[in-house]
Amino acid sequence: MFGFQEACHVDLDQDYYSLQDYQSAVPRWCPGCGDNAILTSVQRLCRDEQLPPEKTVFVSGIGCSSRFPHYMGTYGFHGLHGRALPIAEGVKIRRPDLHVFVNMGDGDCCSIGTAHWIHAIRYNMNLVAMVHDNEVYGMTKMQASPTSPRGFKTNTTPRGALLEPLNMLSTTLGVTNVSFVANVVEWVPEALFQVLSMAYKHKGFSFVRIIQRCPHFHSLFDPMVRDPDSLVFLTGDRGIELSDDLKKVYKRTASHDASDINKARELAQMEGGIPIGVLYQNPEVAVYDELRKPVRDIGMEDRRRALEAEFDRFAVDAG
Ligand SMILES: Cc1ncc(C[n+]2csc(CCOP(=O)(O)OP(=O)(O)O)c2C)c(N)n1
Ligand code: SF4
Repeated sequence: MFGFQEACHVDLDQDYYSLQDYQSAVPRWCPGCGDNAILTSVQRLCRDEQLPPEKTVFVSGIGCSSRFPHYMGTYGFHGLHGRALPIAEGVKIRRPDLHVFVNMGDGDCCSIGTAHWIHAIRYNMNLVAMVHDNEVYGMTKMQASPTSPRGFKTNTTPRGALLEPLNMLSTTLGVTNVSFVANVVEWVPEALFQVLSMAYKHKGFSFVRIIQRCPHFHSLFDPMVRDPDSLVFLTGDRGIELSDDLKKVYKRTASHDASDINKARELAQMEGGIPIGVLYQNPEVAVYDELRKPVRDIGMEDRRRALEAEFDRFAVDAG
């Protein structure tokens, strides 16, 4: 025992951020809600990347998943339903030095927020966008979302959803300037963490769809959780590396070249399995925040003068 403390003493850098630095309020999500797993992975990512909390922002819309910024010990903006992306873009364009993350529900992104989603892909700003896809409107107590499966009974579809669900991966892969698309489930934290790390390191708009359990309202994903063969892990250059222990459980893999958009589109339509990992990545796509960079930075005095000149245009002459 003697000398033990001394032997274990680790000199941490004064500026080292621990997991606790990224934690805030105790989450109010239901027990077993997949949002808890996403939060843990994101906090770990921030710690591993040592993102300064004061230089990190989480932006959300409205929904259960959109409570995310409250639980991060960083800056945050709990916005309006469907409007997380334009808020995040506004933050990034003014403060390119910040690390900006976006958390949306499937309703948030693929229903009311669709226009913003499509244009965010095209603008390709340097953000990480996570869609917590529980295939339902959770916060408003179980209405059908665009990703609800056909036949799924909800408050708005009591006889079962009539339409096939929207495939958000195919949609994203069809938009001009798409640069990063990944798919993952929250119940395999190792894969979730790796996908989020790759998304964070990508320069451009990283779109990550995360299949997320909502045990309060349904058990749609239970068969997948119980059947490891329902997941197909993408391997290759930007593939997922499972630990030996997980390899004993998850045996289905598919070699994939993430630079091949046609193959990515095929994977997005996969039947009989869910592809896990990066479907597509193209680091060469122009990033709007860089294209928009001012050619020269003007000083505060010039800015004040320009603003005053602008206000003068609207001045009302009392005389
Ligand atoms: C403009 C506007 N329309 C509708 C609502 C009501 N509303 C709040 S959350 C929500 C849906 C939430 O579902 P989702 O985005 O999938 O997130 P989840 O709660 O499942 O995480 C709706 C319709 C709102 N707050 N604002
Ligand atoms: S209702 Fe569903 S999505 Fe919302 S907190 Fe509960 S389990 Fe999570």
